[in-house]
Amino acid sequence: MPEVRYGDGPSGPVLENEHVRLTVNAEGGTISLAAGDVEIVASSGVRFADGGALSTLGAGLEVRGAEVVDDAQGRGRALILALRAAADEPELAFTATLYENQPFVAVRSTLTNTTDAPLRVHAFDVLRTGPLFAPAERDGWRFYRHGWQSWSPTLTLSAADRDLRPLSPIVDPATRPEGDGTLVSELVTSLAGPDGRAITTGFISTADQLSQVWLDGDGALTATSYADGVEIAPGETLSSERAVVDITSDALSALPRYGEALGREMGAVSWPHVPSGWCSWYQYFGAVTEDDIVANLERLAALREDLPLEYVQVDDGYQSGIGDWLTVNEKFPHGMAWLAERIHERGFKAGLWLAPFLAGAQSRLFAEHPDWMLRSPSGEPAVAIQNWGQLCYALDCTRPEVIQWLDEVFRTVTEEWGYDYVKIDFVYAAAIEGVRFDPNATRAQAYRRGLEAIRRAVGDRFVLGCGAPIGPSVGLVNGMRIGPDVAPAWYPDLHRGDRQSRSTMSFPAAVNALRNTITRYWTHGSLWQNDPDCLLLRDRETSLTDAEVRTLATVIGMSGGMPLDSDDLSLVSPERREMLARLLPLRGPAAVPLDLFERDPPRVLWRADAGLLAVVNWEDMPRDVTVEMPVAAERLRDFWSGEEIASDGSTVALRLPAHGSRLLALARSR
Ligand code: 9PG
Repeated sequence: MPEVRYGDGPSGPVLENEHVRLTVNAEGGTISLAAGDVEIVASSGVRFADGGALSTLGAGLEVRGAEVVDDAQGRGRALILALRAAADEPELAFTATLYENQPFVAVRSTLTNTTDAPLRVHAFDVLRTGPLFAPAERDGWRFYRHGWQSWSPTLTLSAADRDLRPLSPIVDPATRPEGDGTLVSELVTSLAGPDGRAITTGFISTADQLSQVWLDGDGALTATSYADGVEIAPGETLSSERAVVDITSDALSALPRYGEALGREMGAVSWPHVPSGWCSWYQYFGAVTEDDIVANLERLAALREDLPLEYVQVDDGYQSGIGDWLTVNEKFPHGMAWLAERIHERGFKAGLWLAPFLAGAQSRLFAEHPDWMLRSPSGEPAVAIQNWGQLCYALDCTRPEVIQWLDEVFRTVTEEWGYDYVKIDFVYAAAIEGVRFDPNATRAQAYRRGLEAIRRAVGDRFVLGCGAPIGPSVGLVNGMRIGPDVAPAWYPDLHRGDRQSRSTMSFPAAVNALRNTITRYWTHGSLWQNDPDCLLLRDRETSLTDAEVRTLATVIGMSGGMPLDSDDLSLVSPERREMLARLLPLRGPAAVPLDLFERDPPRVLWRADAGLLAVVNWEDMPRDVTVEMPVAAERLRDFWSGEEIASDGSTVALRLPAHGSRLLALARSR
């Protein structure tokens, strides 16, 4: 067993394993983490709701002890430090843990209210580093900007770039720096340097506080856990979430390692296989009828031999109102139990969409229970989104009546109606800022109370999160949409002149869905099954070209995630249908985007398990590319056409159409 050693250094205690050395500078109030030729110096602090703050920097650290731990991350040793406080100050403690078999350091802050008045904590700056690079080196580094919820853009930016503009409260929470110069990533970031060094910092516990990692203008990283102003009574204690820092020379493996650690800490819920299916949304949208579902169901049943899909999922469009999930509209005359029965009769499992934390201004739910809504500071119901021609308010999941109502809705849908799978959409609504019935619940806690109620009601059926905050969903959903909506068009419909604009990266568009499908590779399997959003195969009622459809299929297949089709199947040719059939065996591990830290979106995807290499041309014109192969291969075959491709064994030169791609099967000779 590689042990964790504990000893004394010149400026304070030292914890060390074979990967990393943690040194305490007791006088300076900092710790240093050294791995390879990287050394990071960091302090820790807390910010109060009244504007006050405490920081260990300069104040000094006391050593409270070291203990042996054995937890979700394995066996290790924890060092407990505390800020040297003045007599009238609360106590800020800081725990740093090294594990025998992990290269990362885990850190957590804990505040004890040793004063005689209540305290409100805004946020823990669990770790605040010194500058990680000189200003002149800044544009040699890339910053992995991870989005807040399913639809939030996730990509690498140059560290010298400006951040994306937030679209709160939908795709970003409201916690943002003022002005430019800071890059903000939700939950986790990886900062990759020119020489292959990478520093990955992220939170591995996510049930109680939302978290961010900021890269400031001076090159310093801050990992922040938001306590949202909850009150700590005298004598009480409040902890931050737990963050890890992983210094490595291989950024591409650090993100999956982080995902595994988060999944272990939070008890990610597994599912024995990756589901497949058909979904109504991207063909019929809100106009879907019972007849549309039945017609496609009949086709799916007839095609089953060649196309063995598992679920038929009814999306938005059956309900009588946003919030009124238990009453249908006139397009579904036989009701939803009848439809689930038809789906089962044909040998499929049945899925249903709901947006359980929303109440439309025109809904009966809102008319009957206006008091169930989250409030804005002025007392108005808090708006989560404007959609379906109305304002939609967020339900306050800290209200017992709301929890009871969620229980009733989801028991009806599953136990009475018979649905086997629920797609819970727009669920970020429960986690937006607002005034809650329970003033001591954080945004993350309120959200999880809602999600836990759904989980209790549906038992072990499949829950697909959508529009869902990534961190606090871990452990409660089986599948997760990890990108913006796909669309039967490559670019977003709006902002024609500005199609590739950073401000439309969360809008429905094939290119936007594909970006996140690639960049969120590390969440697949470790946190849940990734849903890359639907494949659109029809060749009418779409503006996707042949090359674009092929790229969509290629990236979805390479994602290893859930293959779901969303077409009127009478519009899909047998050739296109076969593409879907060929994706089914590709369910498995996610492809690694080999150039994630070089460009956005990444162009080269690699699945070592299947020997598959995909190359994508994101440009609007044909392009010649030469790609280095990740392993020596003597024979290359085009996955889709079977055609042999020439190669010198180490590189391959390809001509790709606009938005086109090549999927190559690599083989060593016998
Ligand atoms: C149903 C759809 C589909 C889709 C979901 C979600 O910001 N917006 O206005 C916005 C509207 C719809 C949307 C995402 C964002 O799509 O992702 O698969 O279920 O709802 O309404």
